Amino acid sequence: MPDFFSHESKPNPRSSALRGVVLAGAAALLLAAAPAAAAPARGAQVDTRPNIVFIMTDDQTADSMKVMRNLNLAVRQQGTTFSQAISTYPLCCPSRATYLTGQYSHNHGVIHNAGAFGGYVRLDNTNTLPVWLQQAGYRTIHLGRYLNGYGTQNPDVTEIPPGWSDWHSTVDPFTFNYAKWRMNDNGIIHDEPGFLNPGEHQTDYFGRRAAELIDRAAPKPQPFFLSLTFPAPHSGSPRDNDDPIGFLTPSPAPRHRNFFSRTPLPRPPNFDESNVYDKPQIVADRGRIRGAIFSAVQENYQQELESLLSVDEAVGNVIAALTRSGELQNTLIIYTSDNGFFHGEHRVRSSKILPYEPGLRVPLAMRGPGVPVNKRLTQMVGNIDYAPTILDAARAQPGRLLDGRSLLELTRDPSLETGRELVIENGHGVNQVPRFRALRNNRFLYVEHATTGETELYDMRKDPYQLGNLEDSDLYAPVRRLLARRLRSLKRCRGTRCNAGRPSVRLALSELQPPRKKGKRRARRNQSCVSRGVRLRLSGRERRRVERVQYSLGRRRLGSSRRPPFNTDVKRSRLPSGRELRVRARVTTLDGRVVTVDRPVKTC
Ligand SMILES: [Ca+2]
Ligand SMILES: [Ca+2]
Ligand SMILES: [Ca+2]
Repeated sequence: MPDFFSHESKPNPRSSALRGVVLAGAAALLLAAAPAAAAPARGAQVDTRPNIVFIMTDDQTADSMKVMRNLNLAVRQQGTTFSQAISTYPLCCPSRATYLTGQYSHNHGVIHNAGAFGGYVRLDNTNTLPVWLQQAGYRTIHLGRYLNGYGTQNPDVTEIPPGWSDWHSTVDPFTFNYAKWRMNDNGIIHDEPGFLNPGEHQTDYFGRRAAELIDRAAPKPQPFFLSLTFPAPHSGSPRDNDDPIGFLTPSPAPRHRNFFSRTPLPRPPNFDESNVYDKPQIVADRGRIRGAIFSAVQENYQQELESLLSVDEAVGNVIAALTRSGELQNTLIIYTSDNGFFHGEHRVRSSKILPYEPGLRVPLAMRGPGVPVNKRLTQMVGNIDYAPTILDAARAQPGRLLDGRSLLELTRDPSLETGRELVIENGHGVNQVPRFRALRNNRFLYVEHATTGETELYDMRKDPYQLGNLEDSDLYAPVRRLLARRLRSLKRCRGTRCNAGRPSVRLALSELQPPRKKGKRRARRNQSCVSRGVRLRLSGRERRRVERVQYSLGRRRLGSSRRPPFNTDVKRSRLPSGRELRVRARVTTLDGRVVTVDRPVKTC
């Protein structure tokens, strides 16, 4: 593995100029007042916006990040990991179109990898993230795979989608061949590996070229956006000696082969699920994971981990290049995958699509300016959030209504909860999984299968492995009705309406009154600030759906309540004097939503 920490950090003109430069007054004011406004005028001052490196793997599980040393040291320990990151459509092309638009599949319209409703040509490539970033003054670089069908659906293989300053893409149908693939390099088609690097593994090629592209872009005054999208660890050619018969696996770099051949396949409680009577037909019809099938699933698992070692070395190359150019501290790095993957959970041998956790969960780690170091955030976030995050960091404007929200909201305010619910979709049905729609929140997964009318409900607080479908439970009937109603409204949501599930509650605050003296009623005076203790209480339309409220002031806990009206009295001595304070209530509803509501309070 490259020792990227040994590279000396040279000061970069753009980063070091940050400290010295004084923005022209008007421009500085404009920037401060409207951070989301268009790009600052260039020329007059140095552009201090961060570079952005977005790294996306293919079919990688969140858990597999554990084998990636560089990623763990240089991104996760130096940044924030989102432990509940969800792919809202767990399939390559729809998920990647979501990354490029900040929209659900039902809004960007790419609902399959191929066919009339899927693939490269289905996306309106004139209105995507790189177009918006380029308009905002970023140099935009693509390296890796693009949308499925790029190279086969477009009659002109030299075609380059709009928005990219620098284009280096694999060309289908050669993308998933780790030993021999075709590239479109700014319109020039050629086969790799070339004669200068005979036998180079595809992932190594991307790692090498990523560093070259950063070396070239970093010295320029213009900030850059690098979208680095690995086909690994997706299955692909060539076949290896240890490949199981009739089973697709990736092809790790020769030096990493069998590195994990003694690593056993994890067998969580839902592995080879024994009782599937509660499950829909699409799961109940599946055979057990035994004998040769078990060995094949395990071999695939091991080869995926092995192929991630090359990805991790490529991450090391990226960090090293950013370090040598002095740009590391002013670069936002985001690492994720397009979807998760099954390895025998719920009897699914080797696939994605289904709305259970192994398919939905993706790795998500981020480092960069303002991102907390060595932090883990548990809020549920989704692939619809990547574009809003990147635009937020770049202070650029989208050309579409965004369904997601910026992850920087959470890195700026790590205890914020937005009452989030995500829709999980699979278009008209894909890969033998008929059409379903699901709603997932912090606690529940609710699924409706359109063709069979089957439904599923899991309480992940009690059943994290989704073993017991609660669709017939009387106890959960009210929750099921609420989730079904919100799924109906959210499954076609657009823009901010996608946040409509936010619980309608408010935080009320009143000053505690002293004991009344005989014959004399004491009036409240000086109502602009509180001079006594306060009573915190919840109000709002959905108060009756609340399960628990925890009150806090900054990091200090002020109390909690599980009984309506969720009162908590706070003594005056616990509130600092003469300050504008912000009291926060963390509200958990019975149907699994979590939201924080704030209330300013001024102490006298
Ligand atoms: Ca994928
Ligand atoms: Ca293989
Ligand atoms: Ca092996």
